[in-house]
Amino acid sequence: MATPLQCWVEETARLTRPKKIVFCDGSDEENERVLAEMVRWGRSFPLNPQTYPHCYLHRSDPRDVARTEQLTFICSPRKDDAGPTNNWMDPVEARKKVRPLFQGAMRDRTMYVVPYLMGPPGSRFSRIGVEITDSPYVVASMRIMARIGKVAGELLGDSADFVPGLHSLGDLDPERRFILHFPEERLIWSVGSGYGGNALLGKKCFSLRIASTMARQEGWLAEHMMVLGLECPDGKVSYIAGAFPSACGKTNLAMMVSALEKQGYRVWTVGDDIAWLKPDEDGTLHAINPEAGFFGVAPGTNRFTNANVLQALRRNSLFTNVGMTPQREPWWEGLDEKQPADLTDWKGQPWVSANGPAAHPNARYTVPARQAPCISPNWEDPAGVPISAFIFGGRRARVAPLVYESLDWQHGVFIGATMASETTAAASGKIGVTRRDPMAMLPFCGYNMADYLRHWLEIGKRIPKPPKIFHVNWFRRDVNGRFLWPGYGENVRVLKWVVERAEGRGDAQETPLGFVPAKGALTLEGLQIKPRAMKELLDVDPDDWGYELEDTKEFFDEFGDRLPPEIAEEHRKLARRLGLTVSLRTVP
Ligand code: OXD
Ligand code: MN
Repeated sequence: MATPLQCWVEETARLTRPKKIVFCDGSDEENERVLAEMVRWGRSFPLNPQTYPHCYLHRSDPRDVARTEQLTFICSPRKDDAGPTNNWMDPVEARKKVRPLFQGAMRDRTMYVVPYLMGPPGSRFSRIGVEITDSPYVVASMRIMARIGKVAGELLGDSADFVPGLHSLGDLDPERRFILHFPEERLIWSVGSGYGGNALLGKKCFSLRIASTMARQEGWLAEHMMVLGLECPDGKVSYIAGAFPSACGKTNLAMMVSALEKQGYRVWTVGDDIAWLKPDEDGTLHAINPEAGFFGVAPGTNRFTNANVLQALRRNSLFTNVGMTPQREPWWEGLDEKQPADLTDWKGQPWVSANGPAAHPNARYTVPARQAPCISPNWEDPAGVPISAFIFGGRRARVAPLVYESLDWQHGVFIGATMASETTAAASGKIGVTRRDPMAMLPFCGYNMADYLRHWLEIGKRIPKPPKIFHVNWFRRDVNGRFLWPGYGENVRVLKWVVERAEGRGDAQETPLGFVPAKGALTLEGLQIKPRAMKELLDVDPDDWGYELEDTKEFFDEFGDRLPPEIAEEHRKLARRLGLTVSLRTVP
């Protein structure tokens, strides 16, 4: 009898008509064959074998350089279950429309069947996915980002308990590109893109969109969060999980070199993008990083912003859409102060300034997590790590203080629900364009965001020792548009206070928003920062918050009656604490 996997593979082969089928075992020999095939396709090249051994540069189709949210759909039977913040397609319609794009799509290509494990082997958190793809670049990337091959195949055996993900490059025409999620069947279909989150189906598609629906049904959380451990001078490590919208420095935060290392505060990386969290028998919430690698934005990465990742990506790494030096080394804007001569740009042309940057702004590195010098010794602990605190953050030129702590879980969920990030800097003193992004999950929640907030509220009730919830903002600016806080390694000062508060220590002062550090409670030794700047960083401006409450009201109103009343209640309570009168339609 054929296994469920074999049945699906056969059915897919009948549809896509590949030249050949390869079942990936994850071995080194197989990887060499896949890399050779990738190079043969003509868009990938080995880099300098001395300075970047076993590294490759890949140039994607110039029309295919980022996740395409507008072409990403949740195909739940009812539109309401996808909610107002997701694109929705009827599952029957979706199949009818997209199936023809897979028909014969692999005719001249090899079909790779890639079983993979999200999460460490032997963990109750871990889940199996199988990606079928016709792209050797995707296979090579999946090998870095997940645990592929035998480790997953053997665990799966004859079981049907896996998330199937069908991927084909198709013809790469954005007109014929679809990234579909069928939450009922726990199925993914992606066609027309070979890039990142569109094509490495274990990442955003499975570990966030599909996993968030599984998590809701099963009582856990699948979150767009980094996880780090802060080691204190006594050797104790406390773990923090943090959600930040894309392009807010999550990877750099997770991998930071602490500015307080000499004082004994060190940061250990567990994960940089996704966390799966479950209540543990010990009464706390435990987290794993389901991924095995980092898929980070290259431009702006340098020895000041992320020295650890620079060290990690000197071997066994893939670079996508970066520039290249004559020595065949990868290069991107911000890597060093001086731009090397005779660069090749990300499209493979000799670089000239008129053509824009040498690296595409969304150029990426793909690097095995185990190669990072800062990787936590517990990053693959099957039991996960206990989370002491959540931090929610965004890019806010004004409004949000450097750090504040919620009054309780319900208020903390409200803080997560009202997260936002500005698309433009507020140099003129005006508030930039604000994109509301609850828990940084706006593009990644596989179901109605109102139900997602309800799920968060419920989970809190089930954890005897829930993590404390904080909001941070590294991006506050002064009236001249200059950043008030230095960021990067100095952020450890804030993390230190967060951990102290989570442990019931650390002095705080109450504001209408929640608790901010009391005077002297943040360790500022060795930092040139004026007391006036510190005051501004922690300031709560009722005018700004009036605007903010209006904006959140507009956002929440989209969810109508489905919005949990607790969120409306927190909105009303905050308005009252600020002495403002703004209320949600749904307020009873
Ligand atoms: C990512 C993203 O690629 O959040 O991680 O966009
Ligand atoms: Mn992300």
